[in-house]
Amino acid sequence: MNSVQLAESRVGLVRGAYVDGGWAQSVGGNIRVITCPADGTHVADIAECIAADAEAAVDSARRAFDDGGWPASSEKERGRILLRTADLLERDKAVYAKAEALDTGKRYIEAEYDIDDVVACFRYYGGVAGTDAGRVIDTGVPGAISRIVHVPVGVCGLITPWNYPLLQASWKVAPALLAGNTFVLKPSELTPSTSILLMDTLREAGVPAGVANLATGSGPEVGAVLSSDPRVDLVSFTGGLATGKRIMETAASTVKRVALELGGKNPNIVFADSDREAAIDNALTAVFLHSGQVCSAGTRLIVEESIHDEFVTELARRAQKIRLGGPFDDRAQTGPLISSAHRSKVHAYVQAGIAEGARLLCGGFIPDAAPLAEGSYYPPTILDGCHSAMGVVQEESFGPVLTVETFTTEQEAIRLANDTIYGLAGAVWTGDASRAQRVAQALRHGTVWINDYHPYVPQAEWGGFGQSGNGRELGLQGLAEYRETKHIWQNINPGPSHWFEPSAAGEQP
Ligand code: TXE
Repeated sequence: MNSVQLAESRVGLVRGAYVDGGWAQSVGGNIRVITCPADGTHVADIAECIAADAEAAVDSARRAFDDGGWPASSEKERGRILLRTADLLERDKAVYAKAEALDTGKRYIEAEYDIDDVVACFRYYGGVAGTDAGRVIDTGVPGAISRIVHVPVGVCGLITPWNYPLLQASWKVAPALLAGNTFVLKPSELTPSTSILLMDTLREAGVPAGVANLATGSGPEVGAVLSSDPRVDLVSFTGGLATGKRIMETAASTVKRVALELGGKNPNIVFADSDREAAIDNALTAVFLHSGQVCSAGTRLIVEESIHDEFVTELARRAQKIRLGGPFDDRAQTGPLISSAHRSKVHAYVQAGIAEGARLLCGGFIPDAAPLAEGSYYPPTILDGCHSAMGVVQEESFGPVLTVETFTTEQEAIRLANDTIYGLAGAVWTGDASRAQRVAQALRHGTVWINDYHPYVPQAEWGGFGQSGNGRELGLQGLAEYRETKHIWQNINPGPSHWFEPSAAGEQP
């Protein structure tokens, strides 16, 4: 059996939720058919779990946490399991990349890069194991030993989106496991295949039964259990702003820990003194990578007035040449949107922007000729003459849509870049190192690139200011999200405190 057949058999045959270390039949018994957004072909039949399945998964995670050995196991051992997971993912990279490419419609090579990043995430947290045992406090009290230690939070509900399905899952699963938690993963109903495969890989790597659990299905049915069930201690969510708010509200009733990554409207500031070729080339990747379905996409070009015409003309010329195509089209440079419903939303944003006065430089239409008509493609689109009051500038369309604004002073560039309810990421392009630092300091965004766009490493925290969410993923803070901090005080020479001893004056015989 080759890797493609293997992927199909492993994904296509799965029915149900992953509970107590095995696949259980879904209580509801319904099936969701997954099709490839590139051409509508059948990819897999996946169990459409219902709330009862999610509750069984929570039950399994709760028992494994309360009664199992995982939370108290050595962190070094948990780290070794993460490193083994990374090795297995690398071994099965072709299977994972194929499944990811078919679910999302993205190019196979991009799916391979994603799996490389997943491997790097598991390796990073595997390597962190055992490097931070807490700290000892100098209490100033003779005979008192005081320690700060880390303990796992408990049962974690992990809810992930469809744009980078396994990568977003790995940012949650790897630190959650390293910290000693148990979890229930709820992947997007549109792209569940690689999360399903991950359960088998974790089992093979040595994760004990009940520690890792999964329930496929819809957000309102399955995801809602993870934010409402009192047996869940933490919910970590990556997705849209409206859903994130709903999850936070629901989680409030049981005061769960909540971590949210909710996207952004990310500014890409280009000064006239920047390296022009690098700035143009990267402005394209900033926004059109994965057809704009990237939470940190540089969707707002904020370009210095003096170079606007030349810069934007060249940008549009190159954008029109970007070739669209399916996962295995060697000539394709980017793929489709996740669904035709999502494409309609993106198109509506473009039309609304034009109605508000934006000038369409390229794109802005739904392809109606074969082969693109068979998928949910949308061409790279540039809207010039935009301003902050427009919906397309302020709201996340999550498609290949670039808006262009201009500035004349550094202060104006910073003001425009920060004029958003979000604050996930942004970039500044300039040849002036002092200005680069000034602007980077002033931007209210969680990641700032100087003369670059998109790179990230698992060692560096990722997350947003404002309504881009709360908490951080990756890095040491990404691990801290999954840890409780406990203070342990020990008196090595105990004796009475005499606090309630009757005073000599008031003493009764
Ligand atoms: O996301 P949802 P959608 C943004 C992007 C996009 C918008 C909507 O702007 O256009 O979100 O996309 C689960 N309780 N991002 O509708 O609904 C759902 O099943 C618990 C940004 O696809 O946020 C899925 O697993 N869970 C983003 C996950 O939430 C619920 C990536 C994300 O779905 C739920 C994707 C509920 N009530 C979209 N309702 C990023 N930040 O990278 C849904 N879900």
